[in-house]
Amino acid sequence: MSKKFYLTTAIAYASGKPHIGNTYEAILSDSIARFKKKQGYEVFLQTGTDEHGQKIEEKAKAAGKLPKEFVDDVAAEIKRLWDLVGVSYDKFIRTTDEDHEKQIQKIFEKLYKQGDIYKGAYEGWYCTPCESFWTESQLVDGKCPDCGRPVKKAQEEAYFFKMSKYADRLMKYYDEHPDFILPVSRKNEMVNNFLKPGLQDLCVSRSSFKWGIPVNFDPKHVVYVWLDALSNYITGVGYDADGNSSELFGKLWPADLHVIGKDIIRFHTIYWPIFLMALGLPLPKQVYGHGWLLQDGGKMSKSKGNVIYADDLVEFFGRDAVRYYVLTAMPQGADGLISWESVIEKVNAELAHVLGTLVNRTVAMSNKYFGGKVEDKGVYEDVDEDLKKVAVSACGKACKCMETYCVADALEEIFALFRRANKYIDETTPWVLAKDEEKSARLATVLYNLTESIMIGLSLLYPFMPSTAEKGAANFGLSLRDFDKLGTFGGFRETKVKETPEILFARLDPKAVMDKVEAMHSARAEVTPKTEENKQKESKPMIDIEDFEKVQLKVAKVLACEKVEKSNKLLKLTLKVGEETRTVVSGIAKHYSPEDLIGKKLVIVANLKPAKLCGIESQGMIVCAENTEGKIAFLSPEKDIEDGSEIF
Ligand code: ME8
Repeated sequence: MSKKFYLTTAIAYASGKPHIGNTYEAILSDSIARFKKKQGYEVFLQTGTDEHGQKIEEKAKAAGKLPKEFVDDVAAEIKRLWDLVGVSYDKFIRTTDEDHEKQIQKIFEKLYKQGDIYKGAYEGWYCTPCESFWTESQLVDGKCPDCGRPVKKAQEEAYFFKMSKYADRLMKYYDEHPDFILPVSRKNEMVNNFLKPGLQDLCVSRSSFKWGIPVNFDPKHVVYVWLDALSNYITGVGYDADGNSSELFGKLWPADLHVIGKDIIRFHTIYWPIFLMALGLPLPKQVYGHGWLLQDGGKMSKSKGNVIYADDLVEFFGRDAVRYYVLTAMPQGADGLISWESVIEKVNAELAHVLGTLVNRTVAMSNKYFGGKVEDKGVYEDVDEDLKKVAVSACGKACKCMETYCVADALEEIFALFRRANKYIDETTPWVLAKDEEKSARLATVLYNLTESIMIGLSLLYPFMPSTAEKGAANFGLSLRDFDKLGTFGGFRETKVKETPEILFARLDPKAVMDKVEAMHSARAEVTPKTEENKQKESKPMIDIEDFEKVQLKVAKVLACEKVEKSNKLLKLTLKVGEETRTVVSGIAKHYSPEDLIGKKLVIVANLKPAKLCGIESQGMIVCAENTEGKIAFLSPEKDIEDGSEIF
């Protein structure tokens, strides 16, 4: 019997159309699922939408819809996008599904009855007209931050979960399962920042808004959205809190892998395991927190019409090019960048130049020299050995990378094989062999070796770029293989290639594509009104002074500045910040040339975690103002002051 592999994506907030960053996670999970299938696992992939909570309630109101109508539309949009990028999910769960809602109520009640959830109260400031609770620090001049009216001290009932009860057991689980959190560096973050300082009891109900699953025995409360959302991983496959879980659940749980973004690791590696312990269920085997895909050259913003969405990318480049781009854009756990320009560049340099050309040339030569027939005539030369070695070791190498979900590295191994095959064409010069009748058998062997190497590469490529792999194989009249058949060379006897092969990737004209992209952006910017309401929609929630104090702003002097070669949006700045010299990469090249900046003093966020942009480590961020038209201005101290000075 084959081994099962149950993996999940985070369930996306049904608060709006997901951008390419959210879509990345679905593509990543799909690639892992398809890879595991090819390795012989019986795979179950679950994805879905997270549809409750105050934010969604507010979004629905702003859109003039009932919450359910609103989430129905967004969930349909998310499903459409997942289908468009080829996510082969086995289950798409929505947290408004009736059976999920029923189970959440049962789970809540079970935890309450066994004493893990208790009813308590928290104290705060209450605004009667707004029916809202505020903490001391949220108040503005001691008044309601929403309406400005006076507030009164009040207590609100709420349910709390006894987190601390399970902290030791969780720590033990971490110790006994060193691979539970990937990348491993995230584990220390969880232990040092959350477990060691001690876990607070968690408030698991809300009564300040309605859009949630009501607590069945106390319906003025709704269940905290994270308890509701996290439980999707068990309810979606048939968990029943009364002990009547489905056969599927018995087979699939515990999950083998939760694929999530780095921002929600805490929820998945602290809250979720603790909820499961309380339910008496085994814990998931692994949680993989991937990095974020960010837009090169500044934030995506709806009012500028420049948000990158998967459907636009697919329309311009095709599904598999988009999959390839996002999967190779970020090394394991780290952030990556996306821009229209960089997609074009990658399509041309890697997909068209390396893969497209290889397949096209090989098929064309078989047609030209042998009427399309490919067979091994057994005339070998030393030069064949290295190609064969690279081909038969590719699967092992890709599998090794995929053990820790280093998808970009796995793809690099596959493309190394395609590159090696291209080099083999240059080494064996089939067009020279073709001139000599006596070399015909050798020429046939060369084309066989090429075809076999490409077929091994395409079979490995399938999980990441399914249609390309299938189209490529069809060009050779062959079928893709399972991975256990990729360790030997000589997987077919003979075949006939297509007379007119399908071009996998053709070179794009960067200027022509960018003109079309610009036209699309301006058309969208025109139809998006820049109204006051729009601006408000982008405003952020209130923060405490402590939140603000976490940000360290400093004055910096620009010592040197240059354009980043591979990007038309990035500048690389060398900054003097007191005693320190730092490199900062900033997406302002369209607004400033290096000469505008050299010698100037500006403001940086000095304690931002370093991030790699176009291969350069950026150690901070330049603070800029931006208006609704996208005009940008950096901030400077009003009078001269030493670099390194703190801003508060
Ligand atoms: O967090 N690049 O939903 P969500 C890569 N509903 N990944 C990104 C990203 C980016 N730019 N932006 C977001 C939620 N993500 C919750 C999850 S699970 C029980 C509940 C990732 O729609 C993000 O990290 O905000 C998360 O894993 C997923 O997209 C959905 O994010």
